[in-house]
Amino acid sequence: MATAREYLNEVYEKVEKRGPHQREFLQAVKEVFDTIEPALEKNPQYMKWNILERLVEPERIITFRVPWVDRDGRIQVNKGFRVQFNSALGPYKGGLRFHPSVTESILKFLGFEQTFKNSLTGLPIGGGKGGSDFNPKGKTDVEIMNFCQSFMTELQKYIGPLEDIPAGDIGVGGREIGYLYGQYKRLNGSQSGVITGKPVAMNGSLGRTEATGYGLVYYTQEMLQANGKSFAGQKVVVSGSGNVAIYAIEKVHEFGGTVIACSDSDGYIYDETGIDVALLKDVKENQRERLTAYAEQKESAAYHEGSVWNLAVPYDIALPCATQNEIDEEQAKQLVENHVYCVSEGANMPSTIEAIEVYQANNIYYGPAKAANAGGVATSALEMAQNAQHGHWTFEQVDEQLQEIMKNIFATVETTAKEYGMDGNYLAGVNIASFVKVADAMIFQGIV
Ligand code: NDP
Ligand code: 2IT
Repeated sequence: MATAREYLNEVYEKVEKRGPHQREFLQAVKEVFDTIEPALEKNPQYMKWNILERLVEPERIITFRVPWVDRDGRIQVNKGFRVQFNSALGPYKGGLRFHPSVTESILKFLGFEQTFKNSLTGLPIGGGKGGSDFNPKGKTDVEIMNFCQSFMTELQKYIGPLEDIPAGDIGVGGREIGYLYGQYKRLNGSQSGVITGKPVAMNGSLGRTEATGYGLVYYTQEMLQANGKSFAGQKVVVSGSGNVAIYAIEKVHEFGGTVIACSDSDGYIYDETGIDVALLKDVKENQRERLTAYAEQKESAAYHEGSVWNLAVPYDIALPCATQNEIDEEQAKQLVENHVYCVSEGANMPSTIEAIEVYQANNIYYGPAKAANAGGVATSALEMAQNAQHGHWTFEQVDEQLQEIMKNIFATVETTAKEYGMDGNYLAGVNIASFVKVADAMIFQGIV
């Protein structure tokens, strides 16, 4: 029989052969495979049941055409996708991303990671992800609505409150979820909780908007406290200025830290006095403007073009909350030079494998995305629970549960790392704890 390492290499080679150009998906698989060898050694039944080869193949990928009419009456066509990755732990659950960079590889990496993340929440949800290469930037509200209605006309055939429950991600916020939900309801005559992240007036959950950013800071605070530190008095840099970034910044400030910079895909604002969250929300959520507009409205802020991770000033904690592979090896080395001692991920896979190696070589406290940003999907599962019981919880009730969930995730990660003889290796703790739960559930269900 093959050793655990031989088995891992053999399955990885098959994945590579099947999709040599799926760079992001291969990266996500490699990162997991690099850390789970001890779990296979301890549980040889995973090899006997060929769990890995089944785990890396999505149960289903649906692709469809999305035709829609723009403001000039021209017919536009985008690609639509839903990757139903793994349903061992529950119905497929995961967001929709609208961004021109969306490809099957990106959605497969996101669906793969979602499966593990959802396992860590301890809630009954499987993994999925979807979206489109549609670019919402610069579109009118009517164009966004036309697109969302066409996208849902196709997607509604494949989803359902007990089958597959989408939510938001990059480019999909409250406005888009509203249009998508409206069209689902129109086509199905159903008010069911088939989407999460719904506006509160439409059976959404209080606290869902804040959940990913707040959850990231709760998780990171747990990790800091386990190492005798906390956010109080710390200088923090957050990348992005969307849903996750805004509420991460808000919670860091509540915990006594100061966020000195945040970014968008063109550049970043640097403000030694701390990002003004009220102004940031107004610029991004109401004005739907770029960060240059923030700098124009705030004297202490300076706008710079380029990546915020090239910033060369001393600070303590980095919270990447924009997109995949936003921190490469060179930028990770810059973080070390800046005396950053903690990196915790709001975005999915924001650090390249080489960047993670730099964190580990320099003993940086590392919060991997699958654990650190799980607060969003966990609160989505709380929204599903409220929808199923036709009730509403208060903001405090939801927030309390979110804090409890993030605490439990960190405790599981810490204990698992110790149990496998890798005390303090949070990446191994995350990957092993989440993998074992999914693998066991797959074995119970036979060869499916
Ligand atoms: P938003 O669309 O609200 O914001 C995205 C932010 O990231 C924007 O500031 C955007 O800048 C920036 N960004 C996007 N793409 C790029 C890029 N290619 N290069 C540089 N900057 C980029 O999305 P969210 O805040 O919801 O999502 C942010 C990250 O968090 C994503 O990785 C997402 O998968 C992850 N996540 C989201 C959850 C959620 O509940 N929403 C839950 C868990 C993880 P610009 O405006 O210039 O495009
Ligand atoms: O990456 C993620 O976890 C999300 N975009 C949220 C998914 C969800 O179903 O709430």
